[in-house]
Amino acid sequence: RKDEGASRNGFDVESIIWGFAEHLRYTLGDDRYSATDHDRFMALAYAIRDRILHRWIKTRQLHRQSDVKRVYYLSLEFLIGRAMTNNVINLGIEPEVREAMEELGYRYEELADQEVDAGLGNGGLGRLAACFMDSLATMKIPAVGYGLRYDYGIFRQKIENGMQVEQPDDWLRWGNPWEIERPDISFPVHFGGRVESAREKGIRIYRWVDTQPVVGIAYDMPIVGYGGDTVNTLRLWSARAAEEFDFDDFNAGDYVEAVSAKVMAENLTKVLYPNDKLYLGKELRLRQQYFFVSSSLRDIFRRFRATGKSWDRFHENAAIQLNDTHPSLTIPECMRILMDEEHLAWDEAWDVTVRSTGYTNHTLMPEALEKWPVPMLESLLPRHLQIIYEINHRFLQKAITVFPGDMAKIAKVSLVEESDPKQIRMANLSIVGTHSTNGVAALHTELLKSRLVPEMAQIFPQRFNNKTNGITQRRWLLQANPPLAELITGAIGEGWITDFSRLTELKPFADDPGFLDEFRKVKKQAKEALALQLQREQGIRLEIATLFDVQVKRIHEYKRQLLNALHIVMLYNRIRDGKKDDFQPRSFLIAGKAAPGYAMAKLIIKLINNIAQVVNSDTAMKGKLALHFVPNYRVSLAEKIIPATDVSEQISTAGTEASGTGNMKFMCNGALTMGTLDGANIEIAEEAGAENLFLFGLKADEAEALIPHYDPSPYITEDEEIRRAVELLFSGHFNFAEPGIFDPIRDMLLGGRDRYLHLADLRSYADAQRRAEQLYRNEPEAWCKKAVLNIASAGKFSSDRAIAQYASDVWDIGPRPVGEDG
Ligand code: DL6
Repeated sequence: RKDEGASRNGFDVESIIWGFAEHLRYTLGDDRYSATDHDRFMALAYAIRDRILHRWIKTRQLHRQSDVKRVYYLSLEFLIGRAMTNNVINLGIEPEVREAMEELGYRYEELADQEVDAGLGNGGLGRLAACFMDSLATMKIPAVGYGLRYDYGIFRQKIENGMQVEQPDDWLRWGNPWEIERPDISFPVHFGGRVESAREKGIRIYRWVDTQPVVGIAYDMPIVGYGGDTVNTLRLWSARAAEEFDFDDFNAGDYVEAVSAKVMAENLTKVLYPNDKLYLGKELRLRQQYFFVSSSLRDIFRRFRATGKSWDRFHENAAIQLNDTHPSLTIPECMRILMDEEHLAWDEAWDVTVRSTGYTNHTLMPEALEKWPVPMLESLLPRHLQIIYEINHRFLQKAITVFPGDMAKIAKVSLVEESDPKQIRMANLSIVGTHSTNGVAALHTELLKSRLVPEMAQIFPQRFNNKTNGITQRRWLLQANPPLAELITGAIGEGWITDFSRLTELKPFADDPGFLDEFRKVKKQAKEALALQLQREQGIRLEIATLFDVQVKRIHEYKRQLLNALHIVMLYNRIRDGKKDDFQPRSFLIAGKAAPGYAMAKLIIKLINNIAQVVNSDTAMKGKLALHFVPNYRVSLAEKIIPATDVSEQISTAGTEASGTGNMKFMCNGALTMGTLDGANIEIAEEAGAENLFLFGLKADEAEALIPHYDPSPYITEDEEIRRAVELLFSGHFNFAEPGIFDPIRDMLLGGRDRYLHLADLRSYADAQRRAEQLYRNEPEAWCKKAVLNIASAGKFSSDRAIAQYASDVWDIGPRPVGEDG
């Protein structure tokens, strides 16, 4: 029964109980007998959403009334994970929610555990977008994230006979309690057709006609800032057929043909492309990108038109950030609308476009760079292709003044690659069509300027800037690791939750034996929690007393899971040889998804599982060495694994990992980094002191110099331990029932085709591992001290810092508090 004073917005225990009961009955139609745990999760989620809505609406109203400037973060990926615990923490109602559920006889954690991850991304790029949304809302910066509402997110990974099997991620099957469908916010998006041009009153007019429209419908998710005042919006587009039926076909009696057009249209947002750093050139992907860009821009322009301002003031209201080149059609689409519909002249439209957009580059990998074939653009987006050609024409005139007569350089910067067929280079388009191009860590930005697009950097020196990535401490420390969060707050207060730089105040505690002892207990607690979960869900048995050595990330050759595997085989040999002195027992955890079409990455998963099988079933290894491949790595699993980790593996070949963000999550949870001087590892070492990491391997310039004449053989023949490990790995010892299956890995590693120089770094890696092992075993106090110093040095790696830098250097935007009285 409703208690006196309980309300739909109330944050008190009684109101929450009442809201929960109401939703269970009136939204879900359940009673206490029929309700499942999932129903209870849904009822609680709806009750929490009610408490968000008031603030959400208020934020929107304030933003509209005071004509604010907004950040529009355009990303084809948002890897959100679960929302309930995050929303509850950011609203500041965790104790009340917990108590409310307890009163009803339920455990809050168990209900929260029912939530399916929103896996609308592949990895770092998508998770960065999610962290940025949290920081923007917490920092009270008006922002809308735009993305796609894929019916199927990143596939679920099963392991069968050691091999990855992909299963569809039907994440919306039971409904998404956080989203609100907005059928009123919908726009037609056009494809195909042709361009007509005519002269009218002395001006050339272009009309894009005979197109096939698809409709974009908005679904909104609230992004609650910490403290709960600002609630921004994540707006995801879903595709609908423009008309239910093609009436011509329908009347002609071809019912199936009529329905299939509808199915085709709605296929657009069916599935997230699961490739990480691999451009495939699929037409459906191009359709997704344009559908996304067009719907978002329509929405942005609609909002701007309501201000009544002229277009030359657009940049005062909007800062559009392109998350990689995936949304780079924004540039020609913006030009098209401004010229063909708003009738601006080219120069005016160009000024509006460039001033209001920025571009973030996330990789130097050549195979990831998007280049759309001209014929595909011509048939799908003919008007955009014309505009791109015109942009290129004007740009090349400028380029010629910088590189007079140097046709090789002109050809390199051209937006058009003169291949067969010709292709449009989307990175070049993004640099030319925006006022800011940034890399995501200091080294990455330098390499972007010196290796990837040096001529562009010469033409537009002021446009290039660095914005080192960050992660939100609210999710990755406060929510994922409550015992450590409490320990930190107990020592330095809770200021770090919204000002991560305050962590430096922890430094003195690195010399406080009592604090170090508490840290050790907290780490043990996290290890126990992980062990319990992995035992329950995967049947994996973890020995708490061992060192937890973890590599979790997408499976990719450049990330070098194979280097990890080679080292594990070296340890295996040491134990088999009876070299037990000073041996630190270890549990290796590896997890991550391979792109479904990436055969080598899938074979690496198989190899790891086969090694695990042999190692874990060898009695001589018991209590000393264990290896587990944990299936279906995802955000909610990361939240469990990272707090429990002792050693964080960040071992990419120097110059290949743009930044990495996992490295930052581990650091602030008190793991020590085993890492190369790559991406943000370099800045982590600068902040924490190189002596507090285990650094190894070639530097970026050394690796680059070695690649052209890399020969793996001397590293094998001249190092007995490496030779034996390599021999054993490819002897059939780990695949006696599957002869030859790992030959492609052997051929890659030993045949001189290894772009990632595994064997060149293996000795240095094994030595760094040895140093780590000895410290952990012989000087546990010194280990903990380093861990605490790492935490104390993690302040820079907050996404709040990254967002503050974007806000001041790229977006020219500030906070707009939504207080109780507006
Ligand atoms: O910037 C976020 C994240 C970086 O931390 C990783 O180092 C980088 O590999 C990743 N890049 C991509 C690029 N994908 N595409 N295309 O995911 O971005």
